[in-house]
Amino acid sequence: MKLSKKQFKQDFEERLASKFATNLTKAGHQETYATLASVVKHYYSSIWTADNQYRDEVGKKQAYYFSIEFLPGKLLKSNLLNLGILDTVRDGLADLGIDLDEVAKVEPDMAIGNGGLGRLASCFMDSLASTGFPANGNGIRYRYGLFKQKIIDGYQVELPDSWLDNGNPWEVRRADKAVEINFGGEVWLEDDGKGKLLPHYKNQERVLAVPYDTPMIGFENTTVNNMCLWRSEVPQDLDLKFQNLDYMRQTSMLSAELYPDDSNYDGRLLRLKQEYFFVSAGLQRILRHYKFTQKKDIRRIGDYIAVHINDTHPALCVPEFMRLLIDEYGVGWNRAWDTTVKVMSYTNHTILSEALEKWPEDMVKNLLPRLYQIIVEIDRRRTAELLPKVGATLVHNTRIIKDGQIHMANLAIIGSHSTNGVAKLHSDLLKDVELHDFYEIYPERFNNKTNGIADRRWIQISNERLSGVLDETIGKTWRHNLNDLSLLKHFKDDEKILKQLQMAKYDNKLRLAALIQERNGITVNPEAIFDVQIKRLHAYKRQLLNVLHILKLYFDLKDEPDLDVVPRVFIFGAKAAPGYHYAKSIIKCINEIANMINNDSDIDDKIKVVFLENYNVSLAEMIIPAANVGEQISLASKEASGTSNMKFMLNGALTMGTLDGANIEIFEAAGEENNFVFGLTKDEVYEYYRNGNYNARDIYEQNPIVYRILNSFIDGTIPNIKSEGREIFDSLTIYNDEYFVLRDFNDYVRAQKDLENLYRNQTAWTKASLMNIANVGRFSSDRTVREYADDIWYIKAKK
Ligand code: 8GP
Repeated sequence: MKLSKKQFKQDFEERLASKFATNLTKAGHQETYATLASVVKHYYSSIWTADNQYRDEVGKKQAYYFSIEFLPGKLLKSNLLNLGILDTVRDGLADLGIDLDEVAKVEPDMAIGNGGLGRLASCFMDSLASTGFPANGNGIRYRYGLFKQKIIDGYQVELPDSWLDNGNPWEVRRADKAVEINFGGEVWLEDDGKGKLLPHYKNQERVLAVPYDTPMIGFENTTVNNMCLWRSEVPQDLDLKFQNLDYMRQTSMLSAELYPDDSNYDGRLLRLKQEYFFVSAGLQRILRHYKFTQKKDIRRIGDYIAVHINDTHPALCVPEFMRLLIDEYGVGWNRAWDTTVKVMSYTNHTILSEALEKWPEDMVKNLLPRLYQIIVEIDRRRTAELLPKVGATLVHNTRIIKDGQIHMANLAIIGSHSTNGVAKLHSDLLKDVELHDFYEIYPERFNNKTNGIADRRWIQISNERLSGVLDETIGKTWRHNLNDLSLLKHFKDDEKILKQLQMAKYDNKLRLAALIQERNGITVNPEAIFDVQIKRLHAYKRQLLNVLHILKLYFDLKDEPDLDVVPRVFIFGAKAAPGYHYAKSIIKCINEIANMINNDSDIDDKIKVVFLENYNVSLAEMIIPAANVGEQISLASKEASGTSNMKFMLNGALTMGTLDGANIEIFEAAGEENNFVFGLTKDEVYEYYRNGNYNARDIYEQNPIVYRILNSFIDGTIPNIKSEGREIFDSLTIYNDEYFVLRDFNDYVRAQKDLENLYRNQTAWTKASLMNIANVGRFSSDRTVREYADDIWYIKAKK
């Protein structure tokens, strides 16, 4: 949009006065932020309205991305950037004596997701709007986001994230579009007199779902999509018998809290209720909108909408869409089924079996009696149809209802036309191993969509320093098409450009060093290698392997204080699920090891270990631009894709990684010689599984370095750890090291040595860094969403 600085300043001052009855000299940060957001909202509201109008008139097919998690982070700067007014607003504010970066700090992170899956959903929201696709989000407006992590005495402590306390200026409450959701009670079918069976209900619990819309603004275009988040409320006309505190409490609980666990499946009723809540609300709204705007035959809805099931949490979309079509809109079973399969598609985000949801049959039957009937019928019809074609074993292995449980992944695969993994290796594993039986039956449904990242947030906003160097070197077209970064290759031997890249990195390191000083009171050397591992804490991600290597370096230096090493700062950021004891023990150990090393005068500046608490999107935006190395060291086959690996690459960090997830494609794109590859391959891991011949205890007993490192967890060397050290020691030596940490240790140490050697040659290092940046184009989520749009959703971008 077009905006002059003068106009902006006038708008801002007027709004400040009308909104808060104050002026520039008296306004606090909160008021400044709220005013700025309000002005920005005014700027985009006409584009948003116009785009909605256009869609209704043109009636093109739209996609809806159903996800129980989103992780947008802060929206102020990204809205400014996408509207094309970031610089104007920054300058205008500066004229008024206001620093935009200071104002931006006031905005709380919108953290209504746990990790990779939620962040991916938000990258997709940005990319879908920026590439002009009509595609909207659908989720839950949790009152409390992912817990705030405090580190107290080395331990993770979880505090509530009350992010809505000061309101949320971006959202619009649409009370007129509220819908009702029903739970429990009894259901029976009665003939309607015309030969149709219609459901009748008794004693259902009623909940009102109210949508809050947040605009997803496209980058310098006219597309504004909608992220619809639902809040649960008590219906106004509630029966007297339900008007009690308990009911009120239960109702508000539905959208109160994000399920804080992204690893272990825990069958809790509330979670299942949440899943049905946002699925039913979202589908009801879509159907109503279709009826209202298109006024076409409901049986043609498959030509106008696509619904995406992001992981299994929204898998109830399948039976709920059937219910709505059949019971509410009078469509016959067969037509409804064909439409459902055509409309739905599903992404799998993990092969960890504990994350594949299953719900006890009784629970579904009691909570969602009509949906249960429909699921039973889907299962029955499918079994009858497939038995003669594919035989009993395949049918049994792929049934939705099995062993008294409803298998949500099975429901999602059967009720949709597309199932995809999120990186090549992961998609292959789904076809060949994890979902092989489904692949035998529906080979055409399986495909790969390698993840991507919203490059605008992950470089233009978070790394202005590097962005500036790129602009000057290769022009600005990369800001619209990330593939244009490949122009940088021409400069790989240009000393001047390499120097500029180094300087940009150095400045970002200074910025992070200041933050570390402020938050952790640790002074770090900006010349040191900044070696970063930031992600959820999981055993399979192997933060522990990183820790063992740090201890090795530490003992090497204790033995030989004059050893010639390149100084390193090891930086961690990680939240552990509150109930994940082992992960929390690792956090405690990292913190105690950090204390031990940082305060050891023998070590001096050579190693520093920093655990930054409360890792979230905003912190990632500070850390990643400053990283020299990104640690992507999961056991091969376990990390479905990873996306921080792509963010590091974009910011010129080199990857220390295993042949897992999207690392493989990163190495392919940027060259193994420009990164550090180590560890078992997926085939070697599966070979161990087949033979059962891994023996971690042998490594512990036979490798003196490993022996010394592991003993330090239990012999008092690492101070202040008690059961935590023992827990980790036992997991490796007694419980046989589930994720092959010890097996990969030697090769990891070797790769770390290679890394250190390369860093000694700054020109060679920076050249490798440049090659990573130059080859990152394919990891833009603009590319990923185009693939979804073309191959799965069949939607077209606005010209
Ligand atoms: C994550 C995967 O672990 C990560 O490799 C991938 O990059 C990301 O999804 C996006 O595709 N998976 C999850 O976050 C996840 O499975 N969460 C559990 C709630 C299911």
